Amino acid sequence: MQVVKYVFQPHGDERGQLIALEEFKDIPFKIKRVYYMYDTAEGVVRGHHAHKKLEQILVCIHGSCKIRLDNGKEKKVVPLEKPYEGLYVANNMWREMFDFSNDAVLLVFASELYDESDYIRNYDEFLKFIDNDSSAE
Ligand code: T46
Repeated sequence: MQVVKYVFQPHGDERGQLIALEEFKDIPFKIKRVYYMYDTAEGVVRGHHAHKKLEQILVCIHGSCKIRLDNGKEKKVVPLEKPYEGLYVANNMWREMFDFSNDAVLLVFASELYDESDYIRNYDEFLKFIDNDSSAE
């Protein structure tokens, strides 16, 4: 499994750092939605689902967390601990977010509006879905 991490360009000067992200330039899709999570309780694991269509870029803009990616064949854990790093999470990818520091803010750029019907929340259904999807190619 190839992990795609973007390193964004900070515009730093003596005042500090600033990162600007534009769709189709820094973010590889049209940004339809932005959301973020914070105040995550200790030991919490979020996610436990995949998306049929949604693509996202995850940026831990403060603190740190870890993302487990699982394409049904391989699993990888990616630490996010720099505000200038973005992790691309494709559709058809099971994801879990865990090991949040108590100051973690995880910002997400999403290619689609919120749509519960795009979620696959059962792991066996996910395996069936990706199996059917690849046999349709
Ligand atoms: C994902 C990972 C990385 C909304 O009303 N609108 C939204 O845009 C989102 C994302 C969530 N919600 C509601 C739905 C639930 O009642 O917020 C609540 C928490 O959402 P959820 O349990 O889906 O959160 P996570 O952290 O498990 O997953 C989220 C995203 O939903 C998901 O797309 O890839 O972050």
